[in-house]
Amino acid sequence: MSEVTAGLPDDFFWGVATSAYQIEGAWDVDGRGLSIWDTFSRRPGAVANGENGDVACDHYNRMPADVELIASLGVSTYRFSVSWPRVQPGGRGPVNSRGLDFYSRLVDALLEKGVDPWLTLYHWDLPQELEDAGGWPLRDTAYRFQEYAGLVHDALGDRVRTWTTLNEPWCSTMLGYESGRHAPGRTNFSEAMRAVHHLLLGHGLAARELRSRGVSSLGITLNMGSHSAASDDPADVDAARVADGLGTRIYMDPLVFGRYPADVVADLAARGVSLPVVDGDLAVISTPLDVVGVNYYTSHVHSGGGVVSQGLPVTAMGWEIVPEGFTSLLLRLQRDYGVPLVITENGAAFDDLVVEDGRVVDLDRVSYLSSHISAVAAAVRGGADVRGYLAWSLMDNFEWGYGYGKRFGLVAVDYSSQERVLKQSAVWYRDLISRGRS
Ligand code: IFM
Repeated sequence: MSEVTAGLPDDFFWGVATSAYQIEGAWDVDGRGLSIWDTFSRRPGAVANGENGDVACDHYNRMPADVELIASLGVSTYRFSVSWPRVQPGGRGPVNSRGLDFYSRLVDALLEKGVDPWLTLYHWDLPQELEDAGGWPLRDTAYRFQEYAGLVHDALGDRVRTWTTLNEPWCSTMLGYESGRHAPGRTNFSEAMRAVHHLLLGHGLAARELRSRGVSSLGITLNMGSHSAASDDPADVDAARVADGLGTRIYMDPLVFGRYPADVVADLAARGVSLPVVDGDLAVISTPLDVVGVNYYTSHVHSGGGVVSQGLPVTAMGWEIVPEGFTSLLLRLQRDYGVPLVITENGAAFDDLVVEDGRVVDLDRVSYLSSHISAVAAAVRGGADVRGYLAWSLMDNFEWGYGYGKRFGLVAVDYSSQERVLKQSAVWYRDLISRGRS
């Protein structure tokens, strides 16, 4: 066992992750409907260089070769998301079987290669028609999500073992409805909080639907980091509490304990905002989970005046590199919530160095991955129940508001030729996994 992985259990699993809108392209074929990202990315100024996911990595057309690529890394698990508007174009009503067939072929191809498909139902691409009807601030969207979960399960439930309902609801709510930096681009805090509750309700309804069909590996994925105070000054301590409340506890507490945190509810009330809870909702939301997916990129130190830079090295996203924050987050989740965890995303964007023979020497990424996998191992040695690690991302892709300029891939994508080239980090990751096997 290498120093990086020391302490990880023998059955710890490794994988890579992607999401539909970021890689698939093929935005208008085989009956796919529009999603909020199709619409938002066409809004002037919404995405860097006016880019969008129309073509992306053309994965929809290159899927068989991409599955070969995934298998060549030696991973046991591939996490992907299903595009809701591809399988149910308007977000309600009948299924689009041509769209669903794509995922059926993907799942078959993965299984044939011995790779376990890990399916996420919602990675931010809400059907535009549902947004037009009110989006996540509207309660009905949660019921539409339950229906969609059932339709996907009808088609893939015989072969997909692990089901994740939502990816990073914080981004859907705070970026999508509060800051407007993500689709649908609204800027209303009260709507964002309504979206929090309806996303969680949608999660719970879908979880019950999947449970009733016998799914036994079920979870949700949250993006989280450690939030600490810059000093003992009460304003700094309070800023850290608020960030942790809106970042972590507003999701984890209802999911695990069936109640929203009292301090967060009080903060909201002070702003004249409330969560639209109806009797019985919290019992639905706290349907037992088998796993919580953790997406970790960075941590933050807060003062009354905002986030305080620690002067640490940053990735191309400007995010500070804080592996210790990863260890403390995982230990804290274990202590406060006691649920099994899987790292469903971790990785970094860097301005990769391409050398003359076309090789990509991304030593920054190797170092980031190595320090963060070590951080996971340290948490496991400290008692955290972490079962697997999925690197973000399999390949460079559409990084939302940043377009194609930010590259998170282990595999480089040349967007003009769609050629894929393993970066040094991919080779490093493959070797790490194969050393563990032997
Ligand atoms: O690319 C995103 C992904 O879609 C969700 N988690 C964070 C990644 C990097 O920003």
